[in-house]
Amino acid sequence: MQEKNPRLFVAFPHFFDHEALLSDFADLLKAGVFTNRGPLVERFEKSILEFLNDSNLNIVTCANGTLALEVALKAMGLKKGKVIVPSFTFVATVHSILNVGLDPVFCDIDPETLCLSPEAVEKALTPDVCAVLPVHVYGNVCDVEYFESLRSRGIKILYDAAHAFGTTWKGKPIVSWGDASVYSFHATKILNSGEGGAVVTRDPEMIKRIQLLCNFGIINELEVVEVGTNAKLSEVHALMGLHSLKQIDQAIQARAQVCFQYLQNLKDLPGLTFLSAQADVVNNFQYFPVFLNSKSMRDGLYDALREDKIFARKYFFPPVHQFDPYRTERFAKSLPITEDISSRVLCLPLHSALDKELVNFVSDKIRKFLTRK
Ligand code: T4K
Repeated sequence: MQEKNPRLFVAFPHFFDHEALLSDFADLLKAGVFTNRGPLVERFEKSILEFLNDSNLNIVTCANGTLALEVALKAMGLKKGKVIVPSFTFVATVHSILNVGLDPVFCDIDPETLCLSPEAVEKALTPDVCAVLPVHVYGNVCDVEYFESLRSRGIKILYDAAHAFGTTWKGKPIVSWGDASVYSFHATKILNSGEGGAVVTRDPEMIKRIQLLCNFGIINELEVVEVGTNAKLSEVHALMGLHSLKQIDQAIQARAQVCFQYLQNLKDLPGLTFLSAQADVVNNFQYFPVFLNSKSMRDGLYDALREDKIFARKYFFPPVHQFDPYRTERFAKSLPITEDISSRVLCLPLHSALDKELVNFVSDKIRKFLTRK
């Protein structure tokens, strides 16, 4: 058994050039501007928009993806009503709805994309549904055409694109659709600022309102016009984000190679399946989920890998509706596909510091587990 190796964690915040980051950090210390929309935040926002390359888009960075979801919901002017959301997601997606005083309604997912199922959403639509919050899980693309059609029926669409930085659909960044989308730049994400997030939207007025909400609603020393919060990204985080963005193509390519190698190594194994590629989508390779035949096989593999200090993760198990705050009559819902997928999924280590040798090491352990007598 080997020592604990951070490179065998499900995620690892890898910077290719430490020297350049440290040198810029020294400059930041000298300048002494650490927060409150400093020059690095503005540069980071501008650089993200350049990367996205869609002139219709506007952006505001936030302290993290969770606060970004909350300020986006507020800025949409949603004061009361139901918001349809998947349970197959990270708890933050659903918490954000409750935190702004709205009412989450769980809907099941599509078994192919693992994103909200249009059929399930259609059945859940009632006059008090004011918004839908679909999640581009693992960087997979939701049924954007269906959700666009809901916007023409007066329903707001906020995408949780925490997993989807770099994903495109029909040649455009996935955040080009909906009323707004939210990214996470958490340490585990492809674009990584340590902590961080952003709201992206075509609506420049929404961006102005979010900037206010992120800074307590302050206009100037004498005027506060909204009950805002503190959701500002700091200069230190923006600096890390800028360096992460500089290497984004290299990072996505390295991840693509890891995924390709996993597939080559594992594709013939009995009892293991993978997600299929989606039409018109360029994937960002944020996660590499594999699916076992049963919960006991998934849990057995998870435990076996841990014995070898390989820290795969059961994203997302349990699904959100099975966590304590949601196990009540109010949120009760039958979600058979969510529960099935959640009980069989395992996300393998995937990041740009994972070399061929480590991918083979993980693959060999999986093979050994699945072919044991
Ligand atoms: N929506 C969705 C769909 C999301 O997935 C998330 C976050 C959000 C919204 C909210 O965005 P943020 O507010 O977080 O910006 C992790 C992350 O904390 C969380 O950001 C992420 N999703 C979620 C899927 O995963 P945990 O509890 O699994 O994190 P943790 O600390 O166990 O880290 C996972 C692995 O990553 C560890 O094994 C080690 C490695 N790691 C982690 C950290 C924090 C590092 O190598 N370095 C690090 O600094 O939630």
